[in-house]
Amino acid sequence: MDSSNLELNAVIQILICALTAGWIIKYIYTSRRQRQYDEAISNAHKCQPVRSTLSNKWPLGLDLLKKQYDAFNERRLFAFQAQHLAPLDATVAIWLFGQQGWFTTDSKNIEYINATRFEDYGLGSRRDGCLPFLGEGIFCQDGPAWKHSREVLRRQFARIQYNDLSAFEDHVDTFVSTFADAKGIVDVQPACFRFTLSTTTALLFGEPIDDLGDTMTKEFGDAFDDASEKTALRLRLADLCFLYNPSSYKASCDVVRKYADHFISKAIKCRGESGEKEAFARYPFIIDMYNEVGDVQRVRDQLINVLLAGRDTTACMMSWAIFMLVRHPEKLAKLRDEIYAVSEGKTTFTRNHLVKMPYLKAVINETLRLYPQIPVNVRIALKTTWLPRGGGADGEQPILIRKGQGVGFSTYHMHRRKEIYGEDANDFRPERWMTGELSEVGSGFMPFHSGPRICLGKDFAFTEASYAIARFVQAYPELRLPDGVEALPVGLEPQSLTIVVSSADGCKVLLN
Ligand code: HEM
Ligand SMILES: *[C@@H]1O[C@H](CO)[C@@H](O)[C@H](O)[C@H]1NC(C)=O
Ligand SMILES: CC(=O)N[C@H]1CO[C@H](CO)[C@@H](O)[C@@H]1O
Repeated sequence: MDSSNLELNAVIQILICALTAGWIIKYIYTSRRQRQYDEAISNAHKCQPVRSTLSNKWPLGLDLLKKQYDAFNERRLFAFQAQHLAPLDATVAIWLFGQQGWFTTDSKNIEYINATRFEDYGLGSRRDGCLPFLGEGIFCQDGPAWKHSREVLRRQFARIQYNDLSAFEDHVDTFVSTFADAKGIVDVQPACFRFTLSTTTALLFGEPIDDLGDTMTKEFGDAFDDASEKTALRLRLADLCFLYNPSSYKASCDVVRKYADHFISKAIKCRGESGEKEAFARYPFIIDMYNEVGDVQRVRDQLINVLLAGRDTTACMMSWAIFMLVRHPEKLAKLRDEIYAVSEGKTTFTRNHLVKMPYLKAVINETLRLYPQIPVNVRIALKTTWLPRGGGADGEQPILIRKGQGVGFSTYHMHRRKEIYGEDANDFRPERWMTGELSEVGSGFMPFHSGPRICLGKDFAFTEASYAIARFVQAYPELRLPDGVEALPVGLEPQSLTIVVSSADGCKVLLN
């Protein structure tokens, strides 16, 4: 080695040492500052050590992961979790891979995450998990980008809020008549998914996907389901989502995008040929959003985001409602009486008809209570913060949540807590919404989430589902549970979990 090389080597080594030392000093300094900050927050809010910890037998918490994985495959993840959470406090600390995280079903704590301390939390790995499918859309955005999306989309939903029911008419007719000639046992669940695919694409694209014919509808539907399912899997992998990225995933995402682009091009072409007014009348969602963001890709990403948010959620809600009704014939009869009395034999309903059906609303609330779609959710603390309950000897004192820690929260389990809903919390009893006993429920019921990120499609979902369920119950007076289909206790029926929770065995009924 000659001398110049030797010199170079020394210089590089010194440089590396200096950089490392600088990095270590910076690390110690910031982590000390961070520790001081954490300490200050802890003191200011009188935080105490958490009372409940989910214990694990294997190092790194691998046994917990393994058991959850088994329960998931056996289609009973929530029942498994309920069993393990029952003896613990509503907020527990969890250790996984040597890192601390949290899981809560406490409405007061969830309220802090969703609203009171909203700014302290972010979506964490959700963004990376969703990005290949959802791109720059409201579901994977935080901060200013999310705020902008929210504002643009909020306007869209405000515009349609008071529309009459005619937008749903054809889709509901198709849904109900699907079963007109059905003999024997039928599964209603797939029809619910077809129905919400039509209504939601009609809302977003300006025309329902069905108008493209059966083959293309199927291609789009299959690709959409596949992309959603794989996205859900990536979300469960959290920070490790990059490990799961098969080429079939990309292919499905591309198919969905191709169709979304098709409708956007159509809308823009229409504007060029027939003018702004005509185009807006036919494609209001696309045109308005395009005027706002001025970029086809951004419009397309938002369309796919809202389709994902609105399609499966509402389909599952409808399917669970019918699933529950056939298992409670006396409640079904009560609902049928209400629908008959209000509709007076008509099959075209108005919003006014639906307003006069309080029992239907109670049935839907009760379904959303037991089967909230988006049943579990995660937020990551962007800075050290606190939750009001879970610490100290009584478990009622505030606890410290450190920067970077994840907080999982389960609306599903919260909605079944006896402290909130009483001893019969696991029973399907729509009447509880009509007696005034839940007038104080507040944040104990939040199927649509709450605070600044509350669901934008709440009214849309409620309206389309109410209309479809009412017409379905009206059309099939013999609707019932087939003999031999087991009615398991609520919560113990097989469930499949993607981003939403659906019945793993569908919704099998007899109609004649
Ligand atoms: C039963 C039906 C539905 C349920 C239970 C439901 C539930 C939810 C929940 C829990 C969130 C919050 C997610 C989070 O922040 O992590 C959400 C967000 C959202 N939902 Fe819904 N949803 C339903 C139907 C719909 C429909 C039909 C649409 C649109 C057509 C829709 C559009 C949205 C949008 C755009 C967001 C994102 C809001 C934001 O991040 O600011 N949802 N929904
Ligand atoms: C359903 O729940 C909502 C809260 O999200 C409440 O405002 C409404 O009154 C409930 N409806 C019925 C019929 O109880
Ligand atoms: C309803 C609920 O769960 N809790 C809170 C969520 O956010 C709003 C404000 O943004 C609060 O008013 C709720 O109490």
